[in-house]
Amino acid sequence: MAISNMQVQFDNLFWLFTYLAIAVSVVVFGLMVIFIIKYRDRSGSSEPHDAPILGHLPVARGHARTAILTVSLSTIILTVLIIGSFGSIDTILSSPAPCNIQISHSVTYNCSVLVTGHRFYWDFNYAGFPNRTITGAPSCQQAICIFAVPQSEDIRLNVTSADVFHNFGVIAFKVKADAYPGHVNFIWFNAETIGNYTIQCYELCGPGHATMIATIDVMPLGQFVSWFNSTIVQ
Ligand SMILES: [Cu+2]
Repeated sequence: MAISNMQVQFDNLFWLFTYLAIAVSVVVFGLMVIFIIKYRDRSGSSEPHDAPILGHLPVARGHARTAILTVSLSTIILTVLIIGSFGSIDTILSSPAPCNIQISHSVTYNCSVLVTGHRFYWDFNYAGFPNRTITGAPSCQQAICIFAVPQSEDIRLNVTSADVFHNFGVIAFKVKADAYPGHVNFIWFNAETIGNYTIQCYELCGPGHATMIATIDVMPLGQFVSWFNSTIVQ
């Protein structure tokens, strides 16, 4: 089952590369085995008339048809890979439209979050509520330590750092972004499966780097609205 749209994107690209690599390998190694058997040295066999001779320029060999076929096949394969790769890059870099979740009669939320790396924890600030900070901690299971997001919404993250270089990543979602001080990087995802997923720092940032872990909790929309009301709005 799909965990996030980016994970589906990543898996599709991975398998596109893998299947093409397998197809090319089968053809190359298959032909190699056939030619090794067909042209093996047998008793009574003689050198072909155009065999290379040490000290002499080799005679041109091959056929135009073979050259055109191999160049065309390579071009087709590379074109498929380039289109697949640029399609994924386009999805990753394009910013989705803000959502509009009705939290209460007077409060709406647009699915944007500011993520800030610190030595050695992550802070999360939901757009419109700068004074309410969620601080991720590996051992804390309280609502104020959990980075909650609604299921099946386009979540937009602005990632930065308060001190040194960090790297924010949710590997189950296949999303990562560098967190630099004084600079904001953008990533987004759409989480499709409810559950808890691990957030980790992927840039060695000091002695506490390995503990720079937090939890992202993907909730059904109704549960997210009540969590947001009780944890962020109040
Ligand atoms: Cu770090």
